[in-house]
Amino acid sequence: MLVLDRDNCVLCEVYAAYPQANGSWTAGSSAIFDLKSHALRPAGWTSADPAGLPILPGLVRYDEVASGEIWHAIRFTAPQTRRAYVWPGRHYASSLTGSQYPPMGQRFRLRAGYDISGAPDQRWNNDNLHQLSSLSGAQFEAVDVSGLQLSADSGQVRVRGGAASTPTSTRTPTATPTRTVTATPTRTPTPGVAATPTPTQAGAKVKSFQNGVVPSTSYAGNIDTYVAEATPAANYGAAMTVVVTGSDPAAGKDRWALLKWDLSSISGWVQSATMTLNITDHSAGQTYELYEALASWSETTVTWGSKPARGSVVLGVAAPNKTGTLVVTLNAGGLAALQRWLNTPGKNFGFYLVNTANTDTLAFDSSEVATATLRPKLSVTYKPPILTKGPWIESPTATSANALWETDIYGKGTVSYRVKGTSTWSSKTAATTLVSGKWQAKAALTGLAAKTTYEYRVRASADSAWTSIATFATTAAVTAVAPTGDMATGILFMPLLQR
Ligand SMILES: [Ca+2]
Ligand SMILES: [Ca+2]
Ligand SMILES: [Ca+2]
Repeated sequence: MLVLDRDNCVLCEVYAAYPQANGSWTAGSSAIFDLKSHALRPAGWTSADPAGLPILPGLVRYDEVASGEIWHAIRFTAPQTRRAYVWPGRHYASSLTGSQYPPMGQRFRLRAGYDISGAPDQRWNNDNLHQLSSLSGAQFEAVDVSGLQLSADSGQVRVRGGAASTPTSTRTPTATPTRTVTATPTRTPTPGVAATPTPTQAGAKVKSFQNGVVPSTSYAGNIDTYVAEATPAANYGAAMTVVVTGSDPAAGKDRWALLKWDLSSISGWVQSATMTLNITDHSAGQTYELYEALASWSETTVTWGSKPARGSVVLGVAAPNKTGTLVVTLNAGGLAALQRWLNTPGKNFGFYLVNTANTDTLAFDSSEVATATLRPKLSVTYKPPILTKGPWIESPTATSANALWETDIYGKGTVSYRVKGTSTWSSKTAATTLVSGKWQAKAALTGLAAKTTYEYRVRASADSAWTSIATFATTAAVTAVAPTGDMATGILFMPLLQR
């Protein structure tokens, strides 16, 4: 009896299970497999499969056949086996030692000369299934897979290029996907085919943000204001001039500037950044410092009394010793703040410009001034994200599929896709999150046509290169197949093959 806990990715396989009158079960043995792990059973331990391997991953499922391809090893049993096991097998169940008997865990593939022509049927067809019983051991050849082993106690395999496989990936299979014995404990495989990553690192990009000017004349992502200690309930968001001081108008009374730019259109590694202000009232000999605003604020409502908390790290120093253009270079702390904002756009609350002790007032043109090129401007130099893994396809159904990939830094990525043979791409923006310490992008493709081959490509950000085009296939439109139907059919398949 095979029990799959899909929510927790745990597989429990029980041997010789019999229901009892009181509703409980008795069993000869049970084995639990964590499908998020590559770990094998302890050496010498059996399972419901006497090779000590899980049964479920090696079963042929209806949806796989309907999709036209099976991308995993297929399990079968043999009438006589050897008193030995080979990786990833963990247990033997025989006293025979002759080399004509296969050891447990041995992989086989159909010999190249065997005619496997013929299209898969829409539904399981017992007449066709019975053709499989004409196969004999002589039509298979053993495959030495020891070169795929990364660790004797792990089912994880080496993939092309030397990297380790991961349980969530459906990357290019390393072994010829023909009929083989046993299965490694991967998650339920899907017929996705990975594209070759094209990690062409684009050079650093520079993008500036200034209302009404750049990146385009429609940009309006900069907000600014100041808050005044002397008038703690007043809002100055609409003022043409932003005023900053440590002692004005009354002795000791502060005015703090707040500035924020929407940077959500870019992602990548921050290299350098500058803030440009048009100074209308300078402060010779006195500097003002940039800090991070630590909470959300509204340009039209924020006041001294409601202002957000201020960070303690200086992000850059403004030395406005004359009127006109002032360029403030962000220091390492400023670049670190920008990097956090690019990685988590929801945490970008902008800057404070403050000095609580200064007596010489500073003022600069706000984002409301008529001459757009005099408005505050932020320029960022950054390297766009690149793909580090994928893309690959998970969970294809008749109408949907998930496209996934990983990047070296947070990216605002996109997948585009189309029916193979057509010319117009559709696009989906991916959601990027940290998964086990890696930036993973995921986009759900919906409204797809059943049993159709699609082309797709992805890019890690609007500034990044597209990957080469790969394909995936949707499954047939299955109406009503009980989940246990697949499993029962798979078990039926094995005795036909070898018993
Ligand atoms: Ca303003
Ligand atoms: Ca003060
Ligand atoms: Ca002044």
